[in-house]
Amino acid sequence: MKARLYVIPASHPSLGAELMLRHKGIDYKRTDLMPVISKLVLRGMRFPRNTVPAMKVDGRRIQGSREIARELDRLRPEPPLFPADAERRAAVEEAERFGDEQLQHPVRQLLWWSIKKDRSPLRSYSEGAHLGIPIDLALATAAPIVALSARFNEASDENARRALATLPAMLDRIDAWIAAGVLNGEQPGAADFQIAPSLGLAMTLDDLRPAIESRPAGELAKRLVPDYPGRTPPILPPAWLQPLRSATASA
Ligand SMILES: N[C@@H](CCC(=O)N[C@@H](CS)C(=O)NCC(=O)O)C(=O)O
Repeated sequence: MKARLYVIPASHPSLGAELMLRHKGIDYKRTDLMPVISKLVLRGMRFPRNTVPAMKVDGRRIQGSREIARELDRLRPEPPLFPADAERRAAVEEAERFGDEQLQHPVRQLLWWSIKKDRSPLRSYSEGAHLGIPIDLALATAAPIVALSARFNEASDENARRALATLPAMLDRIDAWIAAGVLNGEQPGAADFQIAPSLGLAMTLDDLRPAIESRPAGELAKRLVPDYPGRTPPILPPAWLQPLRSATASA
């Protein structure tokens, strides 16, 4: 089997796809793309959409973290990413969909909002990346990429503040899935590989880590993504963080 995964370094769904490949023991090569440029490259390679993760396996193109999970289970059924029991599978699929459709984007918006304010943490997110040009050059010319990424992801003040306000309820939901055994079971599955990287990325923000790390959701992230690359010092306005801090204090 010949597999190549296209990622943006430190992208959370990209890391999820990579963890699933490793979990399956599938040999793969990785191509790192710069944000924004990735859109052109993926279109040029005739992928149907312009987001990572995208994977070529034996000449076929599979795109999207959830599509990749299913393809990997088809290609190599063991260890399975989904439970065999229909009811348990439906619960895992619901958590996985939540991770993709509800959790991923606010975390992405908070990261781009922060990087737009101060680009200096960008180097830490590029750790281990092979972008085809020297990292120093990539960082020195990153301003337009950051501006466009923030724009494409609608990382406005209003949306960043809204993203923060949605986090407490989402963290409660993840903790409840963990308590119910849907997430963070003995064998990690597709929903764990979907959700843990978003939590891991959120925890690279010093503003968010204290609200996540000591709860079950944080344990899941520390177990599956203990070395998430990147670190952003405090930057979010304290007033915006209030809902998250009050929820943490009352937990
Ligand atoms: N939710 C989808 C899409 C993922 C997505 O939006 N990926 C982002 C990176 S985290 C992307 O490719 N953005 C394009 C860019 O930054 O230029 C999935 O899980 O596959």
